[in-house]
Amino acid sequence: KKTIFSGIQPSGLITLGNYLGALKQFVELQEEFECYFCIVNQHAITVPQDPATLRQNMRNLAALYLAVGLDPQKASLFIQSEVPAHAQLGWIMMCTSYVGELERMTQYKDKSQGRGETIPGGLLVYPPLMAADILLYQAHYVPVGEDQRQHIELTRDLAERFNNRYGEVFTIPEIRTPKFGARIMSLQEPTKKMSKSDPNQGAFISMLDDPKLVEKKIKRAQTDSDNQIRFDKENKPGVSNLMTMLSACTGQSMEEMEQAYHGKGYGALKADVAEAVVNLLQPIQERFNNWMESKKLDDVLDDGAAKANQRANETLRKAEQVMGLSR
Ligand code: AQP
Repeated sequence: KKTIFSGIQPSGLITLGNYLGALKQFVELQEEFECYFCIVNQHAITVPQDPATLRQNMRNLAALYLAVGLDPQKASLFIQSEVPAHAQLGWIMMCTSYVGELERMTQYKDKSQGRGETIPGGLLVYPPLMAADILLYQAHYVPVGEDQRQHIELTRDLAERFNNRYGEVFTIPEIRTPKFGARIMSLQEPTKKMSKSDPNQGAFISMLDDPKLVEKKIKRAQTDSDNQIRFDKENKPGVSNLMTMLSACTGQSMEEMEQAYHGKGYGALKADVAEAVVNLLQPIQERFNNWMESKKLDDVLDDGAAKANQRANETLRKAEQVMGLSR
């Protein structure tokens, strides 16, 4: 069986973007692959987090993994900091990387903007830690949204650099992005991606938003003034984003939608998007609430950490051995 690894940061409430870009694919992939899905809390602390909120977000994310349909019998679900090999191989990957290539990462540039002298060091070394996450499991594929493409490219470079230097230790992973929904945009600034840490609550839909709030946010989503429903990311980013969301929820193609909404206004499109999103979220939220009340949530995470530790330590030992770190 080929292996899959992916992770999500507990840096806020998971958004519809996280779901359509990443989580939704996880559920399909667990049937065919050996899967490791991680709650990457060490990535979350690359920017300051309130401890109580972080703990709550980790629990929410674990329950959401299960609520969207991940099956702990088929996939290992675990918390990054409970598998120390991530930080250990992370350090090795930091030593394999160059400051120049890390400074070129767009996520680093975006997140360090305006921080002057106080850019957290963790923001710069986020990608080598992410490389370690993936390489520890010898993952063949990494299902992520489009925003992570550059980090996956770097992961491949670091793995190749290491293998060339010390011998074939790591599998070179490939990115896997969905056809629709790989990049869901902000509802308020549709040229920017939807982000869970966006200070503007109206810019994203959280997986836990209630139906009224979903309707309100979609109604207020930015569009344009020509009132034509046409997929054109460049000139009509807001409308195209709504169409992408609808297509990711219902499977309709852009052509089908352009025909169906011919002569109709944005109000009709928005109402249908809201309905599709509410229908998607309702059963997930019900299962989420059940998991949050269940004592089994901790058992799932304990079990996941045990399986992940086993696999990760094998790879870490190999890497340390070829580098001369072990006795
Ligand atoms: N807008 C998006 N559209 C599609 N996919 C997305 N992803 C994130 N935003 C979108 C995908 O979700 C997975 C988890 O992301 P992450 O938690 O590791 O961090 P991120 O990419 O930085 O996501 P956020 O929501 O923007 O978090 P913050 O605000 O904390 O930085 C990844 O597979 C990502 O591609």
